[in-house]
Amino acid sequence: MTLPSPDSKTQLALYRQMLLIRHFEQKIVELYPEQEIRTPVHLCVGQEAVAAGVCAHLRDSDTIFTTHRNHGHCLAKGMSLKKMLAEFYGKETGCCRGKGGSMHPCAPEVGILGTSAIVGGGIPIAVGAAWANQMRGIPAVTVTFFGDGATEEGAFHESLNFAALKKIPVIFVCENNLYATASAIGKRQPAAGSIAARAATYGLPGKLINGNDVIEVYLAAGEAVIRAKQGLGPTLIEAETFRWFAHVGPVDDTKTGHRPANELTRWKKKCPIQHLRKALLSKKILTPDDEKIWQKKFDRSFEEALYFAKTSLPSGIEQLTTHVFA
Ligand SMILES: Cc1ncc(C[n+]2csc(CCOP(=O)(O)OP(=O)(O)O)c2C)c(N)n1
Ligand SMILES: [Mg+2]
Repeated sequence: MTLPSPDSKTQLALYRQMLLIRHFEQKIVELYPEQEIRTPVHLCVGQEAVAAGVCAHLRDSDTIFTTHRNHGHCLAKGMSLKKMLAEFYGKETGCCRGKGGSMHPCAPEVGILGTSAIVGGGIPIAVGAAWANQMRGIPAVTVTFFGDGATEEGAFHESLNFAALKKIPVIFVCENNLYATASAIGKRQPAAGSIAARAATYGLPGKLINGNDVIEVYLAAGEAVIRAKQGLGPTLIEAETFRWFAHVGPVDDTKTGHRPANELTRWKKKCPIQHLRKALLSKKILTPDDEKIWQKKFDRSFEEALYFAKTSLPSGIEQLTTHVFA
């Protein structure tokens, strides 16, 4: 199945979505040194195309399960900026009443049912949620986003096997950013070839794509969504990409010797936003005026959300025993 290239309107929407995610992340980078944000932050700068390209196909009734590196996925899935920022600031108006921080967002109204920061932890939960939809006859699709590190967990393999066996409407999206914390993939997975190739072992399609090309992501995800909704079962997508900041926090880890600086420089040249921008400008689908208008809108909504977050009440001690398993 080969889908046609997205039309101009869709390409523009994908571009805008990536810009919005980058804008959010840059604001977090600016605000973090104030030390008012009460949570670690795992930034996704450089990886925006995966979130934008996949979530463009999803409706509120479709569900996603993401990881510690979730800001892009949550924004692209339609999470409220106010609830998201309030959560970062540990406020009772946050999406988890200030108890989850940035790593455990939950927004059932837009299909974010819960997030696990246990590496690989969200994958079987996503399969379970998708299986429940299948059994209830609900025509929804579930996406589980995870990193390359998660493919070394048993849960990844068990989930692929079970989902393929039961033709569960789930899409496994691996954001292979070549590192799990400071550990390079080449030193951890030397023998088995690509992550996508492992899908064949379990009897589902696996596709390795350029995760910095939002159109390629959009097309691969579109095919996987159609397959899932037609009852044909799961797909594994491996999207190769790269994070620009350190594993956690607005820090440059090339200075700490974790990743070589020239590797980051090479990947910055493959920026997913600049890549599409050039194409859209040359085809006159995008004008610099569009960008200025959007930036102003992003600034305004961010400022409003930040005001909401900063002026909300902190999560009180009484919250410790509510909405938790005891
Ligand atoms: C089961 C488990 N082991 C270890 C950790 C600590 N940890 C948090 S993130 C991470 C690396 C994850 O790498 P990857 O899956 O590639 O995602 P990325 O951070 O690159 O997006 C580790 C080891 C954890 N949270 N859960
Ligand atoms: Mg990784």
